Amino acid sequence: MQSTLTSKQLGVLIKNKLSRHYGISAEEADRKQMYKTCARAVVEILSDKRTRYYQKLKDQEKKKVYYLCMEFLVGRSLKNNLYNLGLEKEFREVLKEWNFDLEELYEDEPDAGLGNGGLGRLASCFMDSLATMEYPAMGYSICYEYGLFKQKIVDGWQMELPDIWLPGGDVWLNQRNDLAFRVKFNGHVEEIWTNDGLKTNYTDYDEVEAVPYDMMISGANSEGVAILRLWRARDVDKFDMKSFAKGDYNRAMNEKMNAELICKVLYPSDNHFEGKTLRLRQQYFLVSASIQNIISDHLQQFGTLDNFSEKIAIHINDTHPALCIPELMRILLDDYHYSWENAYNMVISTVSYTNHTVLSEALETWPEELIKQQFPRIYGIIQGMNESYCQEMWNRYPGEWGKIERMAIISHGQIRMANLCVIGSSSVNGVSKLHSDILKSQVFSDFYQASSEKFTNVTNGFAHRRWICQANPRLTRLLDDCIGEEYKKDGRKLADFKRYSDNRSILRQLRDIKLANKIDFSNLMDQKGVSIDPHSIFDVQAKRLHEYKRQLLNVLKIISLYLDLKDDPNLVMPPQTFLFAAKAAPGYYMAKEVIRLIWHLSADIEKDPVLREKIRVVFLENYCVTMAEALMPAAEISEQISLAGKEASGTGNMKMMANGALTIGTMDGANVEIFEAVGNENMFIFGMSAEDVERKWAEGYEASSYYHNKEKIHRVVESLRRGFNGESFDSIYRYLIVGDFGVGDPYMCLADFEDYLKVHQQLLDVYLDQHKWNQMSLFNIAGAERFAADRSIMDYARNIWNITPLH
Ligand code: GPU
Repeated sequence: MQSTLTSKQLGVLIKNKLSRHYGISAEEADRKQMYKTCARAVVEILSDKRTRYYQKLKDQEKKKVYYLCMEFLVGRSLKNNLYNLGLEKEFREVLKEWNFDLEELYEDEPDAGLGNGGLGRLASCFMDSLATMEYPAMGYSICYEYGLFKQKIVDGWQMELPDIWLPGGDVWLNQRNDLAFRVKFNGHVEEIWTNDGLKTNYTDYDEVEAVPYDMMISGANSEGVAILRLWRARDVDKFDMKSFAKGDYNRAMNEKMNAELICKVLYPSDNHFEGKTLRLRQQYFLVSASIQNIISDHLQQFGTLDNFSEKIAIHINDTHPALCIPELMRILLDDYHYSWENAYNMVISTVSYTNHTVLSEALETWPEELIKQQFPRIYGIIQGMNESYCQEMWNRYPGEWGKIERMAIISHGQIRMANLCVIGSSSVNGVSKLHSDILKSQVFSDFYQASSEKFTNVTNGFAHRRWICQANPRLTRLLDDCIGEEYKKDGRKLADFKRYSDNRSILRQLRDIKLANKIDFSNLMDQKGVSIDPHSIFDVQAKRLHEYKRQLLNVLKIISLYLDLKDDPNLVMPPQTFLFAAKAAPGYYMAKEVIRLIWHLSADIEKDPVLREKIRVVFLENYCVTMAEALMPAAEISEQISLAGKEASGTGNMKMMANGALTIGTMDGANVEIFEAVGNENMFIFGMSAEDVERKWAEGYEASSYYHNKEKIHRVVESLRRGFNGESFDSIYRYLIVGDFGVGDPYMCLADFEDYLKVHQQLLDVYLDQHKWNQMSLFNIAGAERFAADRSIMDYARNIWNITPLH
């Protein structure tokens, strides 16, 4: 349960650590030393807790889930762990004696940004739930030396700087040399006949050592601790002495650098397939080390693999760890001599797969030749799986060549990872109802017809303790007073807050809380030289920059307001601040152009003293988990305006609603379920549905006809050519109207534009009625009840992994 350490014991623990690591007393320590020391103290507390917890799990021989993901967007750990351990008060007291402020120490921790966006943050939220609910679980990923790049905007243009997080972040990592495994790449495979039948012989391979670095995550008010195991690559042959002796220092170092290159840096593309060899090697490195670790743990406990799939569930988060399917096959076949059929059945019943996108540019397909060259044995296994599956389908659907071709793993020299995942696992889920339906009816429709029992939905969730209790203490106090504290362990209890929807005093308090959070956020930004008026409406779009997320549509709306005000400076309008926070993938030209547009539009408005009283645009540099924790509680309007059918779920939408923001959005992803939760009266829905979008494409979408026939659209698009702040945005004009290959406006901003403007205006009208707005805000907080990650994890545990908690 909660840690029972007293302040006094804690004081001793900290003093000992200061003396051991730095040879100093508490009075001599500076802030950085004190932050690291507190982190080390927490790690020690967590280690003890983990030892007790894992022993109990082992004694009960419980089934365990292993969660494989190329990304975990962890953010900071000190605050989260102290909160979950129930030790914030004790730490604060001890530190105060030595004149340290705990809140200040929090600021010294760098974000662990080992992920790009929603996918990685979801994985981290899930770790928190798994620990809190005491499910036997472990996460696996890569210990990137550089996380997601730091963003700097220079004259509107995004620049990327390396994210050096390990000095400062490393205190959370526990290196486990005792648990290192070797991962093999390249080389040759021959098949040879022996007395025991056909054997494979793998030679001339390169080897890299995978060393685990464990990060522990405490459950909240529970006995649970989750381990996130991050693999680092290390050269096997410590040093090429021969080359060194000959004076060839470069060559001597080369091997080592090659090995360590594997975990150097996180690939910064989100929802986009890159196709780089190094990325493929990263994926196999993660998968091979993890599977070897899982197998060796299992053997240690049970002495046999025969009960493997009874005791183990392996979950792959999107297709990035898909190679775990053939890797597990390989080990069962080559090292433990299971028959093909037995191995195949074991793998399928162990593995489950979540799909996170329907965007075709994100679907991974690797060239056959590359896989063959990098992992020849894995290639052979994939071929075998492909042949046996196609054979099965030929028997089932004789003559349906087209269908079988679509379902094949290998086609036209490419290996389709999504097909590999569907074929190699027992469960396939999407991340919102709408998304899961699209998977069944479109992306995987052939597979759905063949094996409908595999398909299911688990709607995403967010760690509500982090995103409400820790990020928004004011709201938390109000909730505690109104509905008690049970909601902290049972998110569904947030629904009780509805009872207060007619309570004027509570509604006023909600408004005061929002204002106070906005002031906090403005002050924070002030320190960075960004001035924001906390009395204006905070209209927030914070997420990766992507065409399908349509930041551009938001900008077009703002330009429309801008032009209205230029025409009539006396126009009555409540002051609004449009906050954008977004990183663009470094090579994503159009995304960077949109950032440039936001930046210059902002600069343009700042120059006009009349305009900027009413609308301001702020681009928040370097969006990351820590910034989100300050921004979500301050948001009043949550922009969730993706083209319907494209956003698998979204999770920022849930975090903002839970903090009392009202959503303006399309019927996409989890917005649909937010709509179900709060009703039309408490949300601002606009634009085409996913079906409308399909229909419109089928009819033939002509962006230029909107441009020529709709006056407001024409006016806004023309202004792009004239430009802002002296910069023209002809590139964006061309993107919308002319397009590459003749398809202008591929995400249909112009088709949804007028409805968006109209609904935004309605929203402003409601805003003026404060009572009503606060009431809507309350219904959103209460309605977030179903989006706790704890609920998602329970869905996975019961319906997919078939695991039960310790208690
Ligand atoms: N998502 Br695929 C990412 O953040 N990165 C990716 O590479 C892929 C998906 C997101 C989806 O875009 C978002 O809709 C979803 O909420 C999130 O994964 C978690 O499921």
